[in-house]
Amino acid sequence: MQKEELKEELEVLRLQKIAYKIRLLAIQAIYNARSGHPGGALSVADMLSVLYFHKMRVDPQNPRWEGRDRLVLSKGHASAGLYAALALRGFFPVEELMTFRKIGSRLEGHPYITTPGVEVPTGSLAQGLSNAVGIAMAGKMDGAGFRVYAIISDGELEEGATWEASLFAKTHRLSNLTILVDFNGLQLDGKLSIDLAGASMAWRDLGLRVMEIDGHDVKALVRALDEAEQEKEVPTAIFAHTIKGKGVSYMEGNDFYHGNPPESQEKYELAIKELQEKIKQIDMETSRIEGGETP
Ligand SMILES: Cc1ncc(C[n+]2csc(CCOP(=O)(O)OP(=O)(O)O)c2C)c(N)n1
Ligand SMILES: [Mg+2]
Repeated sequence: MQKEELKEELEVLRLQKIAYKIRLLAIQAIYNARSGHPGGALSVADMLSVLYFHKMRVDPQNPRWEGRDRLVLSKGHASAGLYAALALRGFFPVEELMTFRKIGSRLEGHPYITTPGVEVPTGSLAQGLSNAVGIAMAGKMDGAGFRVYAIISDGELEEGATWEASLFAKTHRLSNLTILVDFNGLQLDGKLSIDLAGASMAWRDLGLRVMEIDGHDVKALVRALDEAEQEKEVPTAIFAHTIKGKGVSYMEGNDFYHGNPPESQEKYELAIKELQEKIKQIDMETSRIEGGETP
């Protein structure tokens, strides 16, 4: 492998490992609270890893730094994933995750602005995109260089507010906005009723740039986000195909785990074991590549 390729491979492994750490911490926080939403937190872990550890300019020491890129997690119920990413990035101590959903904690069930790194309170679905559009508009009016990212759920495509916000974003040529759709095909208790072709056509017709990728492929995520940043005319919407519950075998594609923690100590331990195993495999692959490089 050439030096550049090696560097890229190692970066991919680093981001994959962080995504699994996010999953691990999210499951620990949710099980400790005996409540939360594991499915949709696990499906966005790769996006969060790429955004917070590769793409976004943020300063954990100064969360309100004016020049920061902004992320709005519109699907606020995936808060455990967001908190895990923010903690790993250094916005607050990782140990604080064990206060998730406890009375008096800064880490509420749905994100609130008292948590360092959280931009917008979310949880009421389909409102986050409008907030992100407003922030992007303000950035454009100020001539500020920051980018705005909105992670929305596929369920939010069924809500009119998403389309109103999209129309506004296109009208005002908010190319500083990237929408990531966590396209996991499931909602609270069943399948999505809107199809990707329809949503994709609607966005294309509105004039947005539309992409479709594997939302667990960190390389594809990096490429898509880079491309979105190059776009100077219109907002970009990225359909990221994901699996709800990704990384824990018994949660994958199972809507029971939309809003239920592992229901027993055995199930919890199995989830942890599987996620730790993944991290071990990534470590081994990293050592293999690093070892190969050493003369
Ligand atoms: C306006 C609104 N209606 C209902 C809910 C309750 N609710 C929470 S999550 C959810 C659906 C989850 O499916 P999806 O939106 O696709 O999210 P994901 O699959 O990413 O978890 C619903 C209906 C809500 N939070 N907000
Ligand atoms: Mg969904």
